[in-house]
Amino acid sequence: LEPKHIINDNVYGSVKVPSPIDKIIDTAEFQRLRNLKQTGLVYRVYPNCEHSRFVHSLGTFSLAYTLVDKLRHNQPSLNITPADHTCVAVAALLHDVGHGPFSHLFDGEFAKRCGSSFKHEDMSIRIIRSIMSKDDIRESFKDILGQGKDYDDNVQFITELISSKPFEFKNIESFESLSNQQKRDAVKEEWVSAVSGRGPEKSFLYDIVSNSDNGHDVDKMDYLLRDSKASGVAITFSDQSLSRLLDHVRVVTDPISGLKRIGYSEKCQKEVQSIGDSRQELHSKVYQHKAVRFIEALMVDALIKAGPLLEYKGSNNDLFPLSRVTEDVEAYIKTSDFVEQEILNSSSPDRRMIEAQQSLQKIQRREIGCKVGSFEMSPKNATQSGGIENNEMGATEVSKKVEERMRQILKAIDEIEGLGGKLANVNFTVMHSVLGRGLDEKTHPIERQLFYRGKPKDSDGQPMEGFYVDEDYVVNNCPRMATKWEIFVMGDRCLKDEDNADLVKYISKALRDAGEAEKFLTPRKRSPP
Ligand code: DTP
Repeated sequence: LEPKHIINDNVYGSVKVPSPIDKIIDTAEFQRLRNLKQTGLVYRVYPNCEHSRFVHSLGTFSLAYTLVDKLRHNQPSLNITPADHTCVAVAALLHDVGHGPFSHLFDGEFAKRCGSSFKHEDMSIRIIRSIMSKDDIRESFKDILGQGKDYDDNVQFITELISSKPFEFKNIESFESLSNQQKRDAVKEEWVSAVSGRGPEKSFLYDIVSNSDNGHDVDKMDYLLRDSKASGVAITFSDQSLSRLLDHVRVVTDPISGLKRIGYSEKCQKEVQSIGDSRQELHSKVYQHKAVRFIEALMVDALIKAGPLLEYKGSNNDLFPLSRVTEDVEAYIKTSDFVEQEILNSSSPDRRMIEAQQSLQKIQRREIGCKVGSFEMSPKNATQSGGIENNEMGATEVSKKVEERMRQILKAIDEIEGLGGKLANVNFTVMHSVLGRGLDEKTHPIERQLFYRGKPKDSDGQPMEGFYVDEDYVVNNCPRMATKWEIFVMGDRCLKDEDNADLVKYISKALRDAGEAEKFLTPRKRSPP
């Protein structure tokens, strides 16, 4: 398709938008993404992180479009149709259209406090259905996506491309005991019952936008580059890594399931590895920066307090408060990061609104706590039985235990040193961050990525057989746990004052001692001096 618009982009230089994709960009639902910051409240610490979900969505679209273009050109035997290409591009463009105010904060802490299990991916699917059912959109896409049932089937395919439903074929009954052919037949059968958008011969299309096998998708490639550039925090995954991957991407056959999947040349193993590693780096330094976490807690407080007083008009003119706005798409798309200004500018005399305003003023005046100390640990070392089985719960449990123990230790020191309650009553909280590489806690995403050897070729029109990195690669290049936990103590800002240096020393010691008690002690592996 010829580009209709060429949009300047600070990561790729330009994003070329062909017609009729521009029609989707010009909908109210998509334009709303301009008012959602990609990284929520991170910009309060990294001021250039003001980029929006709008630019990330355009970037993700551009990468998806380019990647499919390369496959069509390099492997014509895959029979990728214009409809396939368009569906992947539309899914990339719209994958985040369901995000709420401050992105992850809304379906994270805010949803948790409201007792809701809301996921932005589900809302994206509802909004995609709503956009794609508009008469003018149907009309614009009819030459590519067809009409009637054909069109509806393609929309179904678009939604399947972003729902991260994993195809866990190894869960097929007695999978391991089946012969190779039986395995492949069982996988095909399972595929047809799991998805209806495209058959198993097009399975590789499902890896591009939201890859539930290994997380190496264009969504992540775009946000890593974009967020690293905006924050100024360098990561291993770079522009060069991206262009190398795009030059060496091919569809290969999975040796176990027989499915066609996205694979890369074995020359690109380091580039692929850097995707998961960089995700962890950005979570550690940027997304879960301590001050950001503190600011987020104040924002959640404000949203919870003001939520019942903020109402959005939905379908049938019904009004939905913020906590229930996810029930109605029309009401939902009226929410954005502007909610902060809605609260600050409200003239409601209601006590809840006034308290919400006070929380937001604390953010403005930077009346936020400070980090007093921290330690990192591997979930493998957690004495909590739930540790490895459930990452978030394991880390929550550890931080709770550390806090209790620290209080006991500080109280004891206070008595011994005769500090008259100064230390026993010091104000602090123990928090945690789960820093993962994008899959579960034990698996480095590269273990799930397919590669090919040598010069790419289509033998008899069939993709080459792919392979997974061997055990040696994993042992030599990947940490035993793909995830680590950071446990940290946040205290009042006054703890930074020189007068309080002694208190901080005691708190750090209490943290160290309490931390050790929550870890299985493993022999230290430092090299001898
Ligand atoms: P992943 O697969 O890496 O978990 P995702 O949730 O599928 O990513 P999203 O686009 O929804 O993809 O989220 C990633 C983006 O959101 C990225 O720009 C970083 C940002 N982000 C993630 N967590 C946080 C957070 N806690 N605070 C601020 N920004 C965040």
